[in-house]
This record gives sequence, C-alpha cells and structure tokens, in this order.
Amino acid sequence: MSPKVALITGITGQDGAYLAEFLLKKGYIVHGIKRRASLFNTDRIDHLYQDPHVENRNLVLHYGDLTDSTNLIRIIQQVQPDEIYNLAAMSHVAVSFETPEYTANADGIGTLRILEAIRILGLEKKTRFYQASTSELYGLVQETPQKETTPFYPRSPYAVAKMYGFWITVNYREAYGLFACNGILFNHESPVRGETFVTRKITRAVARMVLGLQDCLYLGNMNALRDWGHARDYVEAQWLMLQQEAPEDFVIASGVQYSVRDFVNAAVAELGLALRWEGEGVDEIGIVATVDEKRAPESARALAGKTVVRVDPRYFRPTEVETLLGDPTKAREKLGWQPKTTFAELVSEMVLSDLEDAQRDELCKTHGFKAFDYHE
Ligand code: NDP
Ligand code: GDR
Repeated sequence: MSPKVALITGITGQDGAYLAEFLLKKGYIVHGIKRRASLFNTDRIDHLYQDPHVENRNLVLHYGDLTDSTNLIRIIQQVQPDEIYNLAAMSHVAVSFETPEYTANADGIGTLRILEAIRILGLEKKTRFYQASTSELYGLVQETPQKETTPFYPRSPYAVAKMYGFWITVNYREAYGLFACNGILFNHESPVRGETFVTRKITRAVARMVLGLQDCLYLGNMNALRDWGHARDYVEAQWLMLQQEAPEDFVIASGVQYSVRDFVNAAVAELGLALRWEGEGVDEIGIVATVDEKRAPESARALAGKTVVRVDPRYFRPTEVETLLGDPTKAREKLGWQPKTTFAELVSEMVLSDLEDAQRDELCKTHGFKAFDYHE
C-alpha cells in the first residue's frame, strides 16, 4: 500500500512541527506550506528537513499563504493529499486587536479557501480536513467546564475569525459531505511555543533572570485562568480525529486549570526560587523570597529580595478571556485520547529547555559575542 499523504498549513509553527514529526514517524509523506520571510523561518522543523536534491523525500515544503487562493488550489492539486491539517493562522489573540482585518482574512476566509479548493478539485471523497479551532471560541464562558455543546461567545478579532472557520467547516461537512473536523483545542505549549505567548514568555524570562541576562518579567493579567497541555499530546488528537469512521468536532483539553500567577510560581520553583506576591492589580509585584542554594544556579543568589515580576498594563487586552477549562470526555470516550503530560512536567520541560538557550546566550556574552536580547 502506498503511504498516506498529508498537507500541513502552518508547518513552521509550534503544532506544525510536532504534527510533521508525528506523521513522518507514522510513515506519511508530509507536505507543508511555509511563508516567504526575509529570514529563515524553518527553525522548528530544521531537524526534519531534507535536501531538495534528495530523491523520494518524505517531507516537502511549498511556498504559500492562506490569503492566496490560486496558490492553495495549485498546491492541493499537485499534492493530492489524503489529509489536510489547517494549522496556519495569525494565532496571537492580543495581536489580532492590532491586525483585525488581516486576521479575519487569514484565519476565517483562509479556512474557506482550502475547503473551496477541495471542492473545486473534486477531492471531496478523497481528502479529509482538520480545522484548528480553539477554546477562545468560548470567550466569555457560558458554562464550566466547556464541552462540544457549550455556546460560543468570542472576545477578540482572532476568536471571531476562528468562529467563521469553525462554522464554515461544519457547513461544508453538512452541505458537501466532506470529512471535515474541528478540534477545539485548549491552550497547549512546549519548548518551541512562540516567545510572546505567556507560558514561553515566563519560562524564557525565568531562565534568563537566574543567569543575570534579564532583570524583570512584565506581565498583563496574572489572574487569567487557563487549561494548559503539551502540544506533543494535542497533535496526536488532531490525527486521531481524521482516522475515525465519521467526521465530528472534539474538545481537546487537560481538564485542569491554573492561573498565570500559578504558572510563574511553578516556573521559578523549577529553578529553586520562591516568590512573595505583594500589592494588587497593576501594583502587584513578585519578589524573590527564597533561593534554594542546592537547586538554583549560583548566579540566582543575587536575586534574593529583588522584584522580578511586575504588571504592565500594555499587556491587558481590550476584552479579556478570564477563564477557560475544558471537558475532554468525548475525546477520551470516542478517540481513546488522554493527555500524557502533566502541568508540572510541561513547566519543567519548558524551563529546562529555556535554561539551555540562556546558557548558550550567557556563554556568547562572556566571550564578547552579541547575545540575543529581544523580549516583549
Ligand atoms: P503558531 O503561531 O506557532 O503557528 C502558526 C503557523 O501559521 C506558522 O507556521 C505561521 O507561519 C503560519 N501562518 C500564519 N499566517 C499565515 C498565512 N497567512 N498563510 C500561511 N501560513 C500562515 O501557532 P500554533 O502552532 O500554536 O497553533 C496552530 C493552530 O492552532 C493555529 O491555527 C492556532 O490558531 C490554533 N490553536 C492553537 C492553540 C495553542 O494553544 N497553541 C490552541 C487552539 C488553537 P510563520 O512561521 O511564517 O509565522
Ligand atoms: P491565549 O494565550 O490568549 O490564551 O491564546 P496567551 O498565552 O497569549 O495568553 C494567555 C493568558 O495570559 C494572559 N497574559 C499574557 N499573555 C501574553 N501573551 N503576554 C503577557 O505578558 C501576559 N500576561 C498575562 C493573557 O491576557 C491571557 O489571558 C492562545 C493562542 O495559542 C491561541 O492561538 C489559541 O487559540 C488559544 O491559546 C487557545
């Protein structure tokens, strides 16, 4: 039997990288769409990269963009995929308030463009479609925990665009019999999470602070509650949805909730620090209360008594999603899916990976080379 062929949009993103690796291990031929950028943007999949001069590659990259229908039609025609995973998106909620029209175009209409391409090319019976839907659809939550039947109330241009993507996927399933599924995924993170999402921002800052490369971590709403899991576990659920007999939508979540502040506490604890929180609202600060000399790097001792976390209102959103908690019962019962990584394991993996990066930067700095110093 010839290997299955998958096409991943957003292959250069966090989930794209984990999914590509997962599918390659399963024997798939994987095609991915990457955007042209002025710098190399394939860091997350460089370990999977195959030289274009090698014959019979099982990972092939195509230039493309979700805002370009002709490009999508041509790639899908050429690839003739058995499965399409639409992971590409302008995925940052706060940034979507700055670029609402582009977000609607890429995240909303982009989904339609792929579904239409499948139809135009007559691939309705061959190609299965996965849409990266999101817990952000629940926004101002109407029920806790959130499950597949919980009403949506989106709270950002990102979530509204994803709402279109959700319903157009359902509509094409019902109207044209497409095997199309929505995965309503709750937040999932990893060491390759984008550096401006809150978890990675925290783990990166903590690692840099203990090595003396950064002074303070500025955060927005620390009371926000999220249901965090590991991207490695969640891409397996994406694949499982397309292996079922019938297409359905599934909530994918851990079923456990923590605040942003809890995440900070867990991240600093991983490197032997404990914080004392003082003040309220925009005046809240996190001060290093104890440094465990056995666990913390030596350079971290200088942090005792220092304020290392402050609130910066620039990170507040015009409308916030205060609380999300998923109920993954349907996924467990129908897909046999369960998260394998606990919150503590996730935080630990992310912190230790960022510590390695920070150690490399520290080494560069001590040898007089420029160390990467960008954070926002
Ligand atoms: P990332 O932001 O890490 O990756 C997004 C990917 O989309 C990148 O490869 C990016 O390319 C690409 N992309 C962005 N805009 C376009 C465009 N116009 N045309 C083509 N490609 C584009 O996101 P994640 O991997 O974390 O998330 C994957 C998907 O799942 C997204 O759709 C996201 O909205 C959704 N989601 C994510 C959750 C999470 O917690 N991670 C939870 C629920 C849903 P480039 O690398 O060039 O920027
Ligand atoms: P989210 O993730 O908006 O849930 O979207 P993010 O990590 O950006 O925010 C989570 C919560 O933390 C609060 N927060 C901060 N957020 C950021 N980015 N930076 C800060 O400094 C900060 N301080 C506090 C936020 O206000 C929010 O409440 C992610 C994305 O991956 C989406 O694409 C995906 O659909 C959802 O998860 C599920």
